[in-house]
Amino acid sequence: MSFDRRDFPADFAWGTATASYQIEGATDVDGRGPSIWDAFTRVPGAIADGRTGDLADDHYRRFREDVAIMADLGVNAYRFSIAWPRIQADGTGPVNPAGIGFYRELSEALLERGITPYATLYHWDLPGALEDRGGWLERDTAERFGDYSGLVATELGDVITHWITLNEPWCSAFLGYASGVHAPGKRLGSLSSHAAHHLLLGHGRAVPAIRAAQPDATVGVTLNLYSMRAATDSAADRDGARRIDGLTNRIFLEPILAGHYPPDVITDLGEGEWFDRNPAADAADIAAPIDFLGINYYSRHTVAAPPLGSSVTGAAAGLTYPGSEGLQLVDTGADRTQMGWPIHPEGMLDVLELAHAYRPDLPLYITENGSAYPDAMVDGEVEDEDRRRYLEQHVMACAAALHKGIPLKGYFVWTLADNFEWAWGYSRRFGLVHVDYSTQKRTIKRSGRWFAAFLGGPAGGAG
Ligand code: IFM
Repeated sequence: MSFDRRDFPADFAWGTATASYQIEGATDVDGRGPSIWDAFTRVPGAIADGRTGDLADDHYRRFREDVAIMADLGVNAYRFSIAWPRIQADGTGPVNPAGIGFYRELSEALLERGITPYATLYHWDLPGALEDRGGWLERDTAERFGDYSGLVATELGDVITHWITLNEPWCSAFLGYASGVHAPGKRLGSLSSHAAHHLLLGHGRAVPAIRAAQPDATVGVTLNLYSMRAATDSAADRDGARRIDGLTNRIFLEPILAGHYPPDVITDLGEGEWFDRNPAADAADIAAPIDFLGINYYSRHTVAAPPLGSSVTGAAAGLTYPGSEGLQLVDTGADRTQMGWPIHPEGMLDVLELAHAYRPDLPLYITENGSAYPDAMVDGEVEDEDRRRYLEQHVMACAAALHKGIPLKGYFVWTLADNFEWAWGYSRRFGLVHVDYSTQKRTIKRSGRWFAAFLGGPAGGAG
């Protein structure tokens, strides 16, 4: 089947996505303060290859080259994140002009190429000074995030109109404060729910702060949602799938879109430690009206409840957050990416329909979708057919969503160029563009040339 962007609405956003700590490097210049990832990457054993984001893709210095590559790909949108510690070194106080200046220059370079900036305000690089005061476990961090968001919108509102408050609060809360595989590396069990709540509250503070600074702003938030299936039709497996759906998807979706935590999740977890710091007054703030929801979609979870007495429980099975005890994700035999994530393009429709059901009028974006594969550079080329096929199948799922009447407004590939993949360091490559980390040379992969051909971009000529 042959299709291209002309089969989509003319104003559909086609982009690539990145995040500050994963690509920028330049972690100690122009007044940037330390972030929790600077500290975490120094913890022995925390990062698979022992490396840091100190240099990453050197994007802070090479952003003009990267914007030119985006123009070659033919994208009309770019989602990047703003590093909070560049704007406020310790997470408080006035803006650092040099930090704001970088994002201004980047945004202007994008606009000159007809590429719309979509800025994420928090993609995990919390100022270390705020973590020293308790990080997201503390309510004050939410207040600080609101202030920071308003400052950034005030400074950059003339060049950025599309804002995403948080990226994947599930990861910040549960990988950061429950399993500890992400910064700040805490293993606090059910206390991590306080981080989840304060992230939601931070979102609720940021939305009005952005609107106050920029009344015509378009504001949303990005959640990582998973397609969910029970391994069998047994009552136990179906209940397990409901539970993981609650802990992964609905625990963030419902407060934002429906104004309350999912009742079944509260029942499962009990009021106690989980919800004891959630004043009812926060609910309305967290549900501040948004203009769109961003969804990061990668995979499906197939959930089973092992028989009582089984030794395979949540943590052992890769379900590393509280409330998942006694459940496991099963291997259904689906193809997987190098991350081990089962490939289910049709699952993208599941998560779009899940969000759509809450608020049928709300515009949706796929703000991330992509795959890691062990790319090989041969004769100067990366023939990443697996990634190309993955992307094509997911773009087709976007078409199916539009066909069903879902107000999908854009699709962003994760990611523009290979970069620092958090706990995996540089051992996982997701880019449309290959990066040689010893020279910083960028090479558009076959998948990138395919995307460019689909979009009608200059780099698609040989696609
Ligand atoms: O690299 C990450 C990104 O920072 C957040 N979403 C998932 C990507 C791939 O793991």
